[in-house]
Amino acid sequence: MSNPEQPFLRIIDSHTGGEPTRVVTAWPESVRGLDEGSLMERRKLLEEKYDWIRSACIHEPRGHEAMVGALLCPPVNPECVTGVIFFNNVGYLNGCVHGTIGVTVTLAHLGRIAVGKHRIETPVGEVLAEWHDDGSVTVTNVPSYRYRRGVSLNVGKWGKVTGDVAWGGNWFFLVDRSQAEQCPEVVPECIAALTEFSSAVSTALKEQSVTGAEGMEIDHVEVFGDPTPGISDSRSFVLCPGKAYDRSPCGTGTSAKLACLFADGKLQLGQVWKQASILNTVFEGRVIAESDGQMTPQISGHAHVNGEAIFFLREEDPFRYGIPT
Ligand code: PYC
Repeated sequence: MSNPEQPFLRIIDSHTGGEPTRVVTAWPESVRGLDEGSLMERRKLLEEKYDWIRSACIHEPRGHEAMVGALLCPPVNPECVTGVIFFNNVGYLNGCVHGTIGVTVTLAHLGRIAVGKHRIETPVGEVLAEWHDDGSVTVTNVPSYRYRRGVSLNVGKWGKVTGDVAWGGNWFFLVDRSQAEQCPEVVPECIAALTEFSSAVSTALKEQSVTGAEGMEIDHVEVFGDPTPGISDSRSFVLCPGKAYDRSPCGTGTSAKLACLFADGKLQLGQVWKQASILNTVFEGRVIAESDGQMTPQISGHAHVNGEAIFFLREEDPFRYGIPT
C-alpha cells in the first residue's frame, strides 16, 4: 500500500492497438485544486503548477516518447463518469481517441463502469464511450471536418507534397502517399524514413504558414498508404507533436480521414472504414451524422490493461520527476 506521507502516483497502464495510455488515478494530498473549476482550468493548473506529474509519468526512466498520460478527476457534469486530462511528452492534448478507449477499459477494470454508454468530460468537451460486452469500445468523437483540400508544400529534398488539412479533435495534415512521389512506403520497415519525411512536412507547414482554422497549429501529420488485403481499407503512419509515431491507427486522425472521405463523397453515412496503423492494428470508423458541413465520427477499437503500479517520488531520486528533455 502507498503511505500517504510518501509522495507517490498511482497509475494503471493499458495499450490501444499498441499505443500506450498511462492513467493516473491518485496523487499526493499536497496537490490541490484538481477537483475544482472547469477541466480547462484544471489543465492549466496542471501545466503551470504540477507539470511534474506529466514528466514523472511520461519521461524516462518510467516512460518513453510514445507514452500518453490521462489524469482522472471528478467531472463538472455529474452525468459524466469521469473527467480526464490527456498529456504526452511535450505537453497537453486537445483530444485523444486511443486514450479514451484506454480510459474506458481502465474504468471497467476498476469496476467503475458496466457494459453500456458513458460520458467522459475533457477540457474541450464531452465524448461518449460505449464499452461493449466483447471488450471493445466505441467512441463518438467531436464533430470533424475538412478545412482545406489539396494544399501543396515544398518539402526540401522530399519535393512537392500535397495534402488536406482536417480537424478530428486535433489538427492533421493528411498526405496520400500515391500523390507524393518521394514519400517512403507506409510499411514498418520505413518507420525511420516516415518519421523523417513527416517531420520535414511538419516543419514546412510552419515555415509556409499553413494552419488549421483561426491560425491553429497543425501538429499531427498523417500519411496514408494502400489497403492491407483482408485487414483494412488503408494503412497509415501518424507523427504526433512530440515526434513519436502513433502505434495505434490514431482515432482523431481516423476522424480527420473520415471527414475528407465524406467530403469527397467516397464514404456514405454509416459505411464502415477500416483504418490500420503502421503496426496493422485496426480501428473501425463510420460517420453517424452530418450537420453544417461537419460530420460526427464514431471510432471502435480494443485496448488491454497491462499493468498497475505505484510510482515513488522520493527526494533522494534525482529522476523522480523524469529525465528532463
Ligand atoms: O488516438 O486520437 C488518438 C491519438 C492522438 C495522439 C495519439 N493518439
